[in-house]
Amino acid sequence: MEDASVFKLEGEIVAEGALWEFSDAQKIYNLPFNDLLFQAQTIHRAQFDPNAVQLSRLLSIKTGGCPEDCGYCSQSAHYPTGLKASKLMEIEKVVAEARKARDGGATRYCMGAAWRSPKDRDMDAVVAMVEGVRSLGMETCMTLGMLSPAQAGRLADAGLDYYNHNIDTSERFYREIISTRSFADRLETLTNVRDAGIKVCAGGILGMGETTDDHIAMLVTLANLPVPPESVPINMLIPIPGSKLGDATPTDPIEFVRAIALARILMPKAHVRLSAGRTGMSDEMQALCFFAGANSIFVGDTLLTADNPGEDHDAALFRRLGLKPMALDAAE
Ligand code: SAM
Ligand code: DTB
Ligand code: SF4
Repeated sequence: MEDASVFKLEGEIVAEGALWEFSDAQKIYNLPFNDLLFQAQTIHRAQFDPNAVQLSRLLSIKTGGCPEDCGYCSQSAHYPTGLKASKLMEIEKVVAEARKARDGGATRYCMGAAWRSPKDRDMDAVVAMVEGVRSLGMETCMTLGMLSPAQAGRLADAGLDYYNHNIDTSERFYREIISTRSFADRLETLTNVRDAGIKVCAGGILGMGETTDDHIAMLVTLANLPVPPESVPINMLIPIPGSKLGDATPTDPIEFVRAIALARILMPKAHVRLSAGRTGMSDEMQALCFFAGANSIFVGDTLLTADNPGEDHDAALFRRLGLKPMALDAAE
């Protein structure tokens, strides 16, 4: 395989491990669209089978009533979104749902809880969920809010493969979206997860009223982490009525595709996930995202609380585009 860790930008060479300058990333993001997609696709092909897409499945193990005020979220107790809160699910039910997802072709199971951070009394149950899902032969992922080093250590000991913790947007724009925690808090948990030896899944949301420079700054922050994330979910805001961002102006689809391409170029080895918001995208837009380097999706009718295209639609999309699910051994 050709070495895609080197990207030529107007004669300059950025080698793997070097930190990205915002201005270089900005030049790439603003290339003519065809040039940008060609570069992204070239890098993608050098690292991955271009027609294989990794399939993840989400489950909300604890829904709603969250003390955080994330302006986009259906689960925040700060907004009248009409969502019914529920308690932590039983371990057996979680494992049974994971088995169904595996039988439907998913290789990674991601369990999410609407917590600011887990309480120590919840840790035994989430550890048992990780062990139960792993025993099905699936990759495990959890997203439970902020983690202390000790909590990250317990999850690592249980064999958790990935921890999802999004930085959501640029450092500049973060405080416009969330006031109950800071961008620095997010980075601290990412450090705790990485130090515990768990693989990192970190990305963000587009379409919250941010600028294109915020897209670029967010991706530069992720790419410049001491070790870049192994998974980078890029969500398109699903506007939730009643939340702070219920009426946000949607992102221009072309800007969304540009952000996917930049993620692929800045983080050649990562699985770039076309995450929330696919019900609001045409097949053609999703096809452009795959061409730009997205190679992972969430499958199934629901994400955590919001709708997702569902199996039949995705099977038809994969047939139209000649895509195939990525096998687990290739997904590692
Ligand atoms: N409570 C945990 C946390 O905040 O890290 C985990 C669950 S939280 C729902 C996971 C991620 O989903 C958020 O960081 C955000 O990026 C994404 N998300 C939540 N609501 C969304 C929405 N309405 N549209 C798009 N993405 C959303
Ligand atoms: C991520 O970046 N997207 C997923 C996952 N990580 C946990 C969550 C999407 C949530 C969409 C809104 C909902 O279902 O409530
Ligand atoms: Fe809570 Fe996570 Fe939703 Fe924020 S994104 S309100 S932390 S569930």
